Amino acid sequence: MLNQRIDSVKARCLEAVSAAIDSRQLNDVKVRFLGKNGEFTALLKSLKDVPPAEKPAAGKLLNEVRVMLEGAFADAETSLRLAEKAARVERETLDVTLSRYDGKQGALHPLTLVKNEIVDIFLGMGYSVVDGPEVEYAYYNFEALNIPEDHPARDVIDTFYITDKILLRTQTSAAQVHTMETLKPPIRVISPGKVYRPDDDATHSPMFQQIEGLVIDEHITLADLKGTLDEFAKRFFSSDTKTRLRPSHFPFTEPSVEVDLSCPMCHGEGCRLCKGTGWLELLGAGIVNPAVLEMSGIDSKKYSGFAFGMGVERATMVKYGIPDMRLLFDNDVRYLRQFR
Ligand code: 2U9
Repeated sequence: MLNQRIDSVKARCLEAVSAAIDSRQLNDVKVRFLGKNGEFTALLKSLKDVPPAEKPAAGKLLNEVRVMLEGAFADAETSLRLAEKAARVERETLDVTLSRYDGKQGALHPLTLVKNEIVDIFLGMGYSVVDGPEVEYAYYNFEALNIPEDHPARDVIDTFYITDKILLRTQTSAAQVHTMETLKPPIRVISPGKVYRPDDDATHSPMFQQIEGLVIDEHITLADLKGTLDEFAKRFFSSDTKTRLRPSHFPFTEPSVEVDLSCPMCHGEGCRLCKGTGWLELLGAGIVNPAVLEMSGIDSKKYSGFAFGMGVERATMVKYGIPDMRLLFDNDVRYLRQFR
């Protein structure tokens, strides 16, 4: 009686295995016969009701059939999987004659390219990058940089105020004040970032990017500043670029200088870009005012420092001879594409 049921289940199972046309159907068949509630599993369970004398023979038969069915499933699985793979390879064949990608690929904005290039030059000189908030306390933007309450830079026409104590930073040196408060000398940092001033014309934008540098150690002099910026100018423009310092004034540096470079277009001969002078103004810099060091808790008798600042837009315009800053903000891809 059990033998007949075993034969019947085995025959139907083998028939269903060979009728399965894909792995999913085959799996359904497997569940139907060998699953927890499957037909063959039910036969295995019924073994417990077989009289003890017939049990060994019935058990042996059931086991042989189980091994045989499992083998049939394994064989069918292998051949169906191979067939499916062959069909997929056929279906997914690459058409190598398709024309290549049409080149509408994104690229970094020239301002980002120039900023990265400047940052890389200073990283190569051992500087670290520091970041700070764009919405800043007036203390970090002004007081800590020795810019007193009555200084014209603090006027509402030169600064975007949020409250009388909070503003959009006008210079990234604010970030470096945070650095001076938290790190001990030697300090060698640059702070690239956005700054905000209410100006808007061909050479000014209400938002622009600055990179400022700060070095504080024992025995730092103007010669270190000159050497550093000369090396920077040679790497950023070309190895024959010359620099010259002119006296200037900033509240946070003393003495202060403006740094000119020999015109990258005419190499000092005099042209339209340098207005016939052979020189272009690129940077402001100087020896950090001892009062600035002291305010952030640095002993100005032991340490001295130099600092410099430049506008990324200005550096980009000088490097590529761009006459109007707005060309960098209009984001007309026909213009930007040439910098790729
Ligand atoms: C600290 C102390 C001093 C950074 C400096 C300049 C001179 C400068 C301008 C160039 C063009 C800003 O983008 S711009 O308008 N910057 O002339 N910046 S010295 O001096 C510092 C920095 C940090 C603690």
